[in-house]
Amino acid sequence: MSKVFSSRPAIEKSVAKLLRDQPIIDMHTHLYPPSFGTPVPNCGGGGKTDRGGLLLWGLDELLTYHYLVAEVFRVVPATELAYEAFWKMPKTAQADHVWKHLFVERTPLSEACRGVLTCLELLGLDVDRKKDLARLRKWFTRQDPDKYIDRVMELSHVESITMTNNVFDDNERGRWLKDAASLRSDSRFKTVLRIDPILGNWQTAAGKLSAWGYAVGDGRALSAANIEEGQRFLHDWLDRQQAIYTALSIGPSWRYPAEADHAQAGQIALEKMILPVLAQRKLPFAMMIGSVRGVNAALGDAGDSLGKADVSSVARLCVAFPQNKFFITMLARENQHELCVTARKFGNLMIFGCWWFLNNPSLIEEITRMRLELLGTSMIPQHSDSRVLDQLLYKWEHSRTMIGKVLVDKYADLLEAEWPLTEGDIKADVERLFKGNFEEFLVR
Ligand code: RAT
Ligand code: ZN
Repeated sequence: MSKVFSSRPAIEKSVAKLLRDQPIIDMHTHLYPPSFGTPVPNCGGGGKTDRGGLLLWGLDELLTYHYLVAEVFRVVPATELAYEAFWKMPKTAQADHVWKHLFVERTPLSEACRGVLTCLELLGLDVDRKKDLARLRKWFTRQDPDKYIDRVMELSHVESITMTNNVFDDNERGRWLKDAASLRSDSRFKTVLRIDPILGNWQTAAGKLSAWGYAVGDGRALSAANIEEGQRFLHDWLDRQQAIYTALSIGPSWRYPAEADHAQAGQIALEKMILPVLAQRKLPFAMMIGSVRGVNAALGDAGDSLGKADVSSVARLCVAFPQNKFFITMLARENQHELCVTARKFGNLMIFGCWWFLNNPSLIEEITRMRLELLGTSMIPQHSDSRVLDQLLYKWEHSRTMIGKVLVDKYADLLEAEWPLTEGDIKADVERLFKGNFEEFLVR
């Protein structure tokens, strides 16, 4: 039996150690194993363009992460460097541009800038006073991607990486049709079937499904036969990918039940195709709600934004589909409190992560504190959403620090109340938050 804590410094020490030792399941990333290929070197691209292979890693990818692209266009606006001209530049030139304007000519204070520096530091690379990018780059060219994945996972304590496998991305879909077995054979990575247009734009989805040989109709009405075909599509792809859950992101105007006429068919697809298939297979449905795509489309992925969503729609979904399990995250800070309260009402609703624009230390602290106060440890505090392998290093390091800070405060409150808190208690909590809750929800 571990001994009972009697002071805050002892708690601090123990939380820091246990967090460091805790393996993490990262439940949502955009990372891939080497079998998905690496991009054509230095072909530029970016935005929403396809650059070939899907595994992104290394310094130039870190520097051209879409969060940093958005930031560099604030200081060198499109009137000085046109969007198209930036996208046509080779990758290294894009990275040089970002480095010069955000790291050399300005202090890299933003979270996305700081993230690059944390990655370098954790890899043991120091930035000299000359801020010499070429020297740092050289180190990365010597890495072997496959071994480098192991190294990054070890340093970030990530034990399992969950992918986003978008069946509506032609590049990725082609790879799955060619050799699914090798794509799913890397035990470090788990698959997730991503299906945004089925709910967000059923007309587009239906057009594609029809072209792929599933008779789902013209995207307006859905007959019983169409629904059966839609279900067949989902079963085929869940089998092909052996996905551990199904996911989509959707805009803030999504409502359940649907209000807009154009959303009616998507709702039928949700009720009659997606949810029955997932209930039958006992797989969760992850909904990431609140993204507004292409607010400035010329910026590519960097041009997406957010809006306040409707939490009561999530509650109605949980009531209507008690046999389904929902992973829910929302993008607007304004939604977080209502979402926490809603999660208190439903055992089939698991809230997760501080998504995208919320993945900043100040907001992680605020949201984690609120979640612990309203839900205890029955939630998943974070996912990384990494697009570049190396980002696992900084995203988890920064999140771990903030989550640890909140935990220490909460344990200190228990000490005040003379609760006999032990190291074993903290260990169990940390295990639940970073791994156990996710695993249990999958098999529930
Ligand atoms: O976090 C991001 O990088 C976003 O661009 C999106 O990928 C978002 O997380 C999503 O999965 O839709
Ligand atoms: Zn994502």
